[in-house]
Amino acid sequence: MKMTGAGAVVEALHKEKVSILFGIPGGVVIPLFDEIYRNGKFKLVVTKHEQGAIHAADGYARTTGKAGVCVVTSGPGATNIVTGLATAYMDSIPIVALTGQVPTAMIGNDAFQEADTTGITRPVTKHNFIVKDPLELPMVLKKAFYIATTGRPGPVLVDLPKDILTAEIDFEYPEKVKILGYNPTVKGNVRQIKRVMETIRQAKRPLIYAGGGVIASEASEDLYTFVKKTGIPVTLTLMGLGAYPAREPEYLGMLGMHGTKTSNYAVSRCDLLIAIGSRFDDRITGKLSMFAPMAKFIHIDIDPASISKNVIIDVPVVGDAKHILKEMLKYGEKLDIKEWINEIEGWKAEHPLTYIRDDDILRPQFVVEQIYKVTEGNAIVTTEVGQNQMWTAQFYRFNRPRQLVTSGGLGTMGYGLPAAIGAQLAHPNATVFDIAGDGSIQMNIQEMATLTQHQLPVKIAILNNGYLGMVRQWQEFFFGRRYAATCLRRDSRCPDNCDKSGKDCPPYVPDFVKLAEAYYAVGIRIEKKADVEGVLLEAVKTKKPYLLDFVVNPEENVTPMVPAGAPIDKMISSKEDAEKFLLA
Ligand SMILES: Cc1ncc(C[n+]2csc(CCOP(=O)(O)OP(=O)(O)O)c2C)c(N)n1
Ligand SMILES: [Mg+2]
Repeated sequence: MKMTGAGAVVEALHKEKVSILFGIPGGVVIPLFDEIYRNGKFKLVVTKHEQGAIHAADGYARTTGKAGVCVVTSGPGATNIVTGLATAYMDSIPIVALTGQVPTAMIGNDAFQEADTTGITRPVTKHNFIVKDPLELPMVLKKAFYIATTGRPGPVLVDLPKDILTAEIDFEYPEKVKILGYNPTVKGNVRQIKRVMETIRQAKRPLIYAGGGVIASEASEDLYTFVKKTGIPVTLTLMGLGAYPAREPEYLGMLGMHGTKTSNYAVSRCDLLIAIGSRFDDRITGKLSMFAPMAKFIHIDIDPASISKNVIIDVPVVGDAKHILKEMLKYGEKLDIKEWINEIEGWKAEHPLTYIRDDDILRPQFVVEQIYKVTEGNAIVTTEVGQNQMWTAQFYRFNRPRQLVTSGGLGTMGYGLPAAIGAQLAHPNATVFDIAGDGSIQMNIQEMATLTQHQLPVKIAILNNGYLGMVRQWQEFFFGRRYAATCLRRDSRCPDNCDKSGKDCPPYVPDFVKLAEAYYAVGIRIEKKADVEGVLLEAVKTKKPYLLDFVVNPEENVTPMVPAGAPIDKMISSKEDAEKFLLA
């Protein structure tokens, strides 16, 4: 069929069953947006900033498992998505980003809005392409979706010069794709899997440490069956939350820097650590040389490059977690690990996650617990980055995969609101919360306009502590409580002119309630514990965007905490603990 390059892109998107596009137009991509407009079959979500578009595509991808697609212009449009690409790359999220480029004849001329997009994005994409011959378009698009969604998923960028979009081509979409040197292993080696099961049978204190890979491969049910069959306890990474239901007795909570004491003790004491779809990130391992010192390591992962990258693995299996778990199940049997389980139960009873509940102070953990209660644990929850993110991970109990949407590897402030937009569009009937910090929310606050324009009933819950709280917490613990550059209410030398309690500060900068109103959303400020539940109930039952500004205890901390570089069983909870730690 004869059509333009832009027409071919639209046809390819149909073939890939894409129905929602996120983006912002500009000079060189007008032909593509024109084609999208005339085609009329896509839901086109025009965000206010390209970073919003790519995070929204990312939120769509994380909550559906399908590739999210964003379309932006050349130059500043393309550079504005770099953070979003890096965010998706670090967390292995499938995205196809289409960027406009200046006409091929002008590339290298410092043309208006020219940027070396493939050069800039190479380190933050799984792969990228620039199309220089219109005849390559169908195959390049086919490859882009294939690479984004297979193996270890990730973002793929396709740079589209303007003359490629306007050229006329004979369109035929390839049925199959073959890429030399790219053959992700799906099925695990059977002999290795037998070795895994042999090793498991010999363990006295085995522990499963599962991550986002279990969610990416849709292996949660298989993990569930495997755990129920063998009785092996489970700890999850931030990216893995929901991969095993938090309500189940085998679950120990998150591990790592802000993990539960139970998980971190269990890792430190286990004799076999079974990593599934997790990658031994430094926020998990702490001091590497002291990580799981008594354990043998099994590592199940689709990416051969992550095997023995940070810790030396005894029994690796490369492949898709779902396939491998199904195979493991065949040889699985109930293990006799009663003593180990008793030890773990002891830690659980002794060290639950806590905060001060018996006073009138409005604390962020309480807000998160109330959100959990009011949504009956069923919401899709996105977060920003910082304390808000960690309190959400600790106090919202995730029982299913794709329920928590958070920037783990890159830790991108400003991620949560646009990601919530993508999640809500993918799940129109779900209750979607962005649990936010007062700092992070301001990094993409403009997307409130997108909420209103598309009538998306997302609930933004700001845990407003008046600080870049997570940084402030480190300053409190490790920098003599000098709050350099972290107070959001006065100026950057906060400690010199306020008493650090926040009570002398100008109350609210910005006034989030007024800001919500400017965007035609409902804005409510909540300062009392007693008001929290009522306001949440109202917000949840009203099909409108809400911005709930919870004014919480300014110097509340996320505990427990493993100081950076410490072994993970050395957890601290206060400034005093930190001082002891620094002296030791
Ligand atoms: C884009 C970006 N810039 C800077 C940081 C460093 N950083 C991590 S947490 C944080 C504070 C976040 O403040 P806020 O959103 O209010 O969350 P809180 O920790 O107070 O809950 C900062 C500045 C980051 N993660 N991302
Ligand atoms: Mg804050």
